[in-house]
Amino acid sequence: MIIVALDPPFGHLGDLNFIDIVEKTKHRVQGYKIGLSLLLEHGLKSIIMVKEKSKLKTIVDFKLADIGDIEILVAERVFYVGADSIIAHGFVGIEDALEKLAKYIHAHGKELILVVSMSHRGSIKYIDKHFEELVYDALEIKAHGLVVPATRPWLIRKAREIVGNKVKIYSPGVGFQGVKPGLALCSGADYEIVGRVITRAIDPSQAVDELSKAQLEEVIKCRGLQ
Ligand code: BMP
Repeated sequence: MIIVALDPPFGHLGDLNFIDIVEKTKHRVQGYKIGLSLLLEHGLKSIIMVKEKSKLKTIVDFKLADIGDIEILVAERVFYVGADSIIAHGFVGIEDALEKLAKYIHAHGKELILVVSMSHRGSIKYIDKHFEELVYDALEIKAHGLVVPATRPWLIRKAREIVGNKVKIYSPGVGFQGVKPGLALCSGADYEIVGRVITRAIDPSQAVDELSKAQLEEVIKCRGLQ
């Protein structure tokens, strides 16, 4: 279960190479995540192109952290061009912020994914101190998903314990940031977000194959299927 993070620069391909990467990986992954760097390089058309070429879940990740009214302005624009989901920070809180964004997103049949911890070490100092409260906030506003890092599997297990099957868990940190493919899935994540191991590979399609195989092997091992 892979979401590809399309962050430039890419591997050896040409200018519009993120589309080549989509073409080469779309049959084996569950969706794509588009961040600010891709949008600044190729504009809103990058969202349109990824959605049109892949027909898969297209997640826009600007890690919104603003008052609700302004977050909605961003959501409006990216949903208009075909995005399915948007990622926002949980730490801005519910009142006047996430409650407004969530209401807008639900009214438009789209998905809100909340960041409740991050994969880098700095997350421990502030964000992780409020991890459980952020997960409960996500439940309160009926978020579709959470970003919980693969680098801290115990947080994935905790989040899963709290949300049950109501909320999807997306885990970055696999590959380039050091976590073995499949470990986050074994801890309860639904998807592993993977960027550079795929986007900087000479052959992105082979990179995805290898990742899927490694995920499967790990999951078979941890679920005791062999
Ligand atoms: P990579 O596999 O190349 O390390 O990319 C990870 C992706 O996940 C990047 O797009 C990054 O913005 C994102 N991400 C992360 O690495 N850690 C987090 O805590 C949250 C993220 O969205």
